[in-house]
Amino acid sequence: MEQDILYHLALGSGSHDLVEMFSEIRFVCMGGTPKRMEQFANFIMDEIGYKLPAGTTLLDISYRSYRYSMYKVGPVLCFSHGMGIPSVGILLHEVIKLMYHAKCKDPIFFRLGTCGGIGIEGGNLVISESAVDGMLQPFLELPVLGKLKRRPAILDKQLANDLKNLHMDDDPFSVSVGKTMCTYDFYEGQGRLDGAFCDYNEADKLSFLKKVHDANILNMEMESLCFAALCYHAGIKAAVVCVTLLNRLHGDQVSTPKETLNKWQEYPQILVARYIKKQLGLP
Ligand code: R2B
Ligand code: URA
Repeated sequence: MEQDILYHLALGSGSHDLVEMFSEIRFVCMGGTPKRMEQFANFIMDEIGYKLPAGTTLLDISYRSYRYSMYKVGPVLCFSHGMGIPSVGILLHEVIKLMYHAKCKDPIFFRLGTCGGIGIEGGNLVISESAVDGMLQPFLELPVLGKLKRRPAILDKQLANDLKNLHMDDDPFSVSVGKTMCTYDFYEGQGRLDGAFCDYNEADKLSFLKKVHDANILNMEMESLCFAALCYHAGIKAAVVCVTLLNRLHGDQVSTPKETLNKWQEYPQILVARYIKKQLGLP
């Protein structure tokens, strides 16, 4: 192509000097909401001691897209990916191309998210060792040219363990490594009883969650399958670190006060920041 328009990022290889803008990126961090990723950008800035050029403030580089937000803090690029597989999939296509155009060398990708715990109380971390879909299948299935394309949803085991080992005794959260179920829906897709529709009862739900739990699945969320599959296909080292908002074995509604939820959402950031600092050789 003469030029590549990264439409949903409001960037392009013809309109922007992507090498100049992004070649130093070593870590790509994404999470659901623009606000959380802006907070992460500010947090990682403090953690790595990065100073913005005098007279400038942190800017959402993709604000003209009105789709995703993007913040750059030295070697760290932060994105919001929205909710669900289609949203994170579109973003990954464009971020992977961005890394290619910018000639970045082996960037590591992280998803910092929220999830429902299966047998894990709210406010704890789950690092995904791999992802499965709602049928417990370990691959992303996508119709391509009228045929189902399967891509294995494999994550980097070493990276998952390295992250787990950064847990400290006095952290207010625990860290577990296990499988993640990624669904196409928050309500019926995750066996909730509190959606607008529900054609099953509590016993059906608990029997499904028990099956999930018995398969060493520790949490449920809505992006890991695509995130793992596309990163693995691209040969990108990747990790998914999610904080549990509730234990699904005990309920469906997210009823914890907002202030507590906001605090919990910092936990994945704390762990990933430790990893980044270590990689950068910072104390
Ligand atoms: C976790 O939280 C969102 C649903 O509330 C979804 O994006 C996910 O994976
Ligand atoms: N995100 C999910 O996808 N499910 C939950 O239960 C909580 C957050």
